[in-house]
Amino acid sequence: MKRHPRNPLITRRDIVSSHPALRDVSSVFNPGGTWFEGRILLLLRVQNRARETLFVKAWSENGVDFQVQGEPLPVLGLEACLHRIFHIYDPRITLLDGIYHVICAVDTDQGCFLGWFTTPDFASLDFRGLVSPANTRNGVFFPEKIDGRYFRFERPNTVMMGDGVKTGSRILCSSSENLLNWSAGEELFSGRPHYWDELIGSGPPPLKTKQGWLHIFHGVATHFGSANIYQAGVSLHDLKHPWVTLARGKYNILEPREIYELCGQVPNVVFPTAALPLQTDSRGCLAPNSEVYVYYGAADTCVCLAVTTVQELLEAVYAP
Ligand code: BMA
Repeated sequence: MKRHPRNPLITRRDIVSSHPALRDVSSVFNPGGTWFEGRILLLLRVQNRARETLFVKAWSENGVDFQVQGEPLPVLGLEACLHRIFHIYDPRITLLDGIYHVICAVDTDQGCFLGWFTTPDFASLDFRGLVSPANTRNGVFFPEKIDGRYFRFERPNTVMMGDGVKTGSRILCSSSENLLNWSAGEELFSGRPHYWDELIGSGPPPLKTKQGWLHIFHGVATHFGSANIYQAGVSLHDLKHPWVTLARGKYNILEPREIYELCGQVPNVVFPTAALPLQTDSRGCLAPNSEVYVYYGAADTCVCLAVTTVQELLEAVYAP
């Protein structure tokens, strides 16, 4: 993928607000993204100096110049959650059945869950429920039903790091009739010890191509002393049976190299969370030469853009 020359696209300085929780914030990263009313809309994960997490909307005609809203996005209905919530973060947005569905990681006093939210218009996010077992992150909904069922990828946090942080090395595919109750997941693939993708998790929601579902994910190399290196890679999955992996890229497609990826709140991180195609064909598949704008968090500090094409992603999946 090619970094956009204007990176980093959105930094803490772009959050200009008189709202007390948004004054002089610490960082803005890992945005959800979607096309909305002809523009690109990002849902920014903003962290303030109380280390609280808020969502702020940003939108753009060209995917590069963003206008950032001066208010946090209201999240409604959280009183229905039985656990004490600390943070809601890393949104992934999917347009499905005519409304926008957002899955986030929800840190609670009972562990981290996938939280499901909906909105018709991004005026607020409506909480619909915690929809995973405890200790699950990196959930992404598929943009359409397959054989009458909804599908998603998810990442159980079953690996305990030396510092006590829970993470994971398997991505699962589960399905549902109603988006609330989900089947036990089938494993797509797991981390590859000693290589770039030892720990893994889905990035943006999968993209439909004629050849299969393109899936951008992050991989973490943990064998470099104290550094965990977060990179991005790509895999391809069967259109009818999305848990079947047709191919998995051997090489990463983006790794921390620029100063804004190497230095920051968490160094050595590129973390893709939105992949927006510029052109689709008449059947809803991506056009083969379509550009894809991939938005990612860099060093848990700012928002960046990498540009690629469907063709390049498919080549990366099969690179020898
Ligand atoms: C992951 C998540 C992300 C974060 C990344 C790098 O486990 O917590 O939100 O961007 O680590 O710190």
